[in-house]
Amino acid sequence: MRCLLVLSLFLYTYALYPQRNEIRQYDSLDGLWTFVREQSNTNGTGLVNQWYLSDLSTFPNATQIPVPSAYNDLVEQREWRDHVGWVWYQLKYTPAQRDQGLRTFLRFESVNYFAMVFLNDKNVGNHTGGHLPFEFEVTFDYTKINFITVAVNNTLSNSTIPPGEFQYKTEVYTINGQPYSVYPDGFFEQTPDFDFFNYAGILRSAYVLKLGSVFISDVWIIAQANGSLSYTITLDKSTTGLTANVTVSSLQPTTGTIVYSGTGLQNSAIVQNIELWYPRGYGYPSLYVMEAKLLNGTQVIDIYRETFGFRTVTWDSDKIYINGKPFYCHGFGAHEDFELHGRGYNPVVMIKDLNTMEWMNGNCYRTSHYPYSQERAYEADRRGIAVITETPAVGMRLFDNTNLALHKYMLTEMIQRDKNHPSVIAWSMSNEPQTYKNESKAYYQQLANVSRTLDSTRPVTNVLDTNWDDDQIAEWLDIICINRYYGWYSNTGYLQTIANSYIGNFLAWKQKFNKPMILTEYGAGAIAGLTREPGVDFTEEYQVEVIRRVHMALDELRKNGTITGEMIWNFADFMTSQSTTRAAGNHKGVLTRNRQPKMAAYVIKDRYYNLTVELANATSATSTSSATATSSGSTQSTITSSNSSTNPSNAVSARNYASMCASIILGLILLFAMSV
Ligand code: BDP
Repeated sequence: MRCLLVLSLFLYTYALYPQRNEIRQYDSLDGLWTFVREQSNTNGTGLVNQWYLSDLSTFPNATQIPVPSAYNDLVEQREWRDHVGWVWYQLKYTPAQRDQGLRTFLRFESVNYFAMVFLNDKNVGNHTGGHLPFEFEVTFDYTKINFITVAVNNTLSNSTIPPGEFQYKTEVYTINGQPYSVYPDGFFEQTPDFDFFNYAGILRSAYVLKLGSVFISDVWIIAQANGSLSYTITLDKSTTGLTANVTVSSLQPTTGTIVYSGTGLQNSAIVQNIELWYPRGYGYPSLYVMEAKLLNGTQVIDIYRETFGFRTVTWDSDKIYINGKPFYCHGFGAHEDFELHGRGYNPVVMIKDLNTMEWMNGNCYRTSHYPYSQERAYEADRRGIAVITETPAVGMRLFDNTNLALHKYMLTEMIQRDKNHPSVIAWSMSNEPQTYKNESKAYYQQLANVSRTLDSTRPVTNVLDTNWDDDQIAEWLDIICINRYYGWYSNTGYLQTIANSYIGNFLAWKQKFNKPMILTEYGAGAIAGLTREPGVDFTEEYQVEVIRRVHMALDELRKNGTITGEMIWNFADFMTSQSTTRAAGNHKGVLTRNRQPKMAAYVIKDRYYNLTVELANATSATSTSSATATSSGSTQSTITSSNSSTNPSNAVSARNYASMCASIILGLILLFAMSV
């Protein structure tokens, strides 16, 4: 048995999205990095032999791999694709002489799963978790080429989030008195507890940030529909005598009008005559930009500009409201997944995805099952697409203190990163945890508290596949999200049972918990081009038939106020690990993996068009808004009324909690253990 123990410091860093402006600079580290793959599941050969001290490009098995990208699908070898364990990335970086005197940071938007970052001979920091950014302060040697080395380990275990099974296998027969072994020496199976391929490597962009001796490390903006604005600017270190000049200008539609100016690192005001941020179909997604200028006397020592919107999310026992108007979300569960680069960030795919969501008249998506790139969140803000943002916790089954600490840390990192995005309308703590287990109750109560204390302006949800009569955590949720596959995983082929199954199930949840509910997953698999009349499972016809039956139920549940949203699973086909229930991936997409429509895409497009028109008309009938649907299905409305029921003073306690949490987590050293 090999055993690898790595100490991981939960280093909490405020993580403002990188920005270049009059003061701030960065170098992009995207491009080709030297890459060396260890044998699968070593005991850390590279660490033991201090590979970060070597020029990895001289290694016989060195190659080049692009950043950002998963490495798995870039080589025609099974061992590469299915690699479990350490891989090494290295980049030679020559810092510019003119940058001497600046403070420098290595920043990574996403490295899956565990990253150890080295600069020359020094381990500058480690990070646990695949889909959120981290940065470490570094000191470059300005007299030479510097080596940036990142060791990445993708091994999943009971104590990773998301978890996976790791199992050594042996089976030995005795034949003619001799041992006959079925499995080769050291054979193991790594099985993720989730249904998507565990793409690994440096998945999003990497940077060298160049900042001044004191800089803005965080800007937290709370802007509500009644015009209340409060902000807190955090500096990277406490420094006396500094102040900030803050202005807020409209971005759209009347570019550049200043609506607020003030001073101080913390302030609040009521801003008059604002235009609200609305999701598509409900109004215009008006955005503002806050410019924070950090001043030492009259000298400007840092500038950060953050985009945000004025909008309020509220909820009662039936519905979500945005700016006081009932919001029905019709959208998608999805994945960041594409041919070749896997889960690696690619702006081409991101833009195509968002355009195709709009083409199908969607107004929301869930970041199933991990936080998506921040570029996508900024785009969602701009387009008016509402988002339920989810942590990377999928398939949770072990509710112990180790997992709870890591889960809280990830939830905090996620809220910290995405708090200023008006498109984010709810935080999802996880997808389909085994919350029929009693021990999940206290675990999720604590998580929900973290979410609410950090951010009281957004509802907390969790996506459940439990039953109303055995679930232990629904009572902690503001919105109950449910995944169901009637007609697919149960009663396959019996279309006539689908509608009633959904209606009965949702009414039972409603009766017990009386909370707003969203169907966050339903659907059926279809191999594109496989057709048969009448449909059978995996044909395009069957997918359409299942979806239509679910829609009959959803119409009834929507009209009687039981649900406040629906999301088809899935936006597009995506890769999974191998199993007899998956044919080169999961085919529940209404689009193929390369984003071409199946028959089901047109059913969704029509449905979401009709919903857009119906909801816009209902909204305009009950308010002062007016909406018009275009023939392509998009709507534009002008909303003049506003409404808020959220107390902006909550913002203060949220910020206090954030800094308290930061110090607690800073002190937390957790064991990242892979008992393999
Ligand atoms: C749901 C999971 C999702 C799967 C889906 C499916 O949340 O990740 O891909 O089932 O089986 O339960 O297609």
